Amino acid sequence: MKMVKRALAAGPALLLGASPAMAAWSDLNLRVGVTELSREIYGLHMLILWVCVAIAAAVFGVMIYSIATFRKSKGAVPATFEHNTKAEIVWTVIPVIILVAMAVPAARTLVKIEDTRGSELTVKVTGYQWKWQYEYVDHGVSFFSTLARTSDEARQLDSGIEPRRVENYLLEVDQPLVVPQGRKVRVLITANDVIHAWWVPDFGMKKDAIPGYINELWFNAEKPGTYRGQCAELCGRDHGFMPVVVEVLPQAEFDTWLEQQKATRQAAGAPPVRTAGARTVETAATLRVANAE
Ligand SMILES: [Cu+2]
Repeated sequence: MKMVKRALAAGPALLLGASPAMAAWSDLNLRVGVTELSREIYGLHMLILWVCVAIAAAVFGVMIYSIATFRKSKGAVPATFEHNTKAEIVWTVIPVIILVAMAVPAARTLVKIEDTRGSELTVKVTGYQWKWQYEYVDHGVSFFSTLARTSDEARQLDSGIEPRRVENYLLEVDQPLVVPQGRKVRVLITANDVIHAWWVPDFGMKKDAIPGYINELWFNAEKPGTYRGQCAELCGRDHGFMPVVVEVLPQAEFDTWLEQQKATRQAAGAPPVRTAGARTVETAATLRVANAE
């Protein structure tokens, strides 16, 4: 038991102590991300990893000790009993306790992930072969997001362009999804042809985009910035060429951006705002109130 405790204490110390190792570790490990959910998922992942490490250390410790200590050359004589009720109860009860202890925090996070109530912005995401469409359902703004020109040119056969020289190769789009910082954004996900999956690792979120079916997820990005992801469901020839880029802006900048989008649409003679009415006005007012705070 002492050994297990020592191993548990040494693990995180090793990881925190060495900084080059730390960089390598963060490249390998799950991302912490920039949302409450992504942090919770990371926490669960680490907790369960250390539970597994502790179990492995205990089980292999006992096994190696037994093999070494009770070997034939040392004169060990095998026992002849067949059952030991006490041992069977112990090795049933202990795993049950461990599993229940892990299920409690995991279930709590799962429930939180599914709870899209109280969202402040709804975006409908539609997957196409091979691009994404983003619709701000309460604001009548919608656009397609396709692979950036620079990446698209570099990926052509015999393009002569070195992909490593292209910034954010295959992870850049012409028009990213723009969302406000610190707001609960609800994302409705569907597809128009085959199954895709919308995935942004920094938000800890990935959901399938299925034709004729609407999936839901939410995130609340705490830090402004650009977050990149990819289609995560093999969807055909250009599956690798439909990245997801989300730009998180402070509320005021987001409002300006949204107004610009509406103005551009109107100038281009786009059809009138689809969901105009009480709801749009109310959402705009809510955003203004939230902005004033
Ligand atoms: Cu796809």
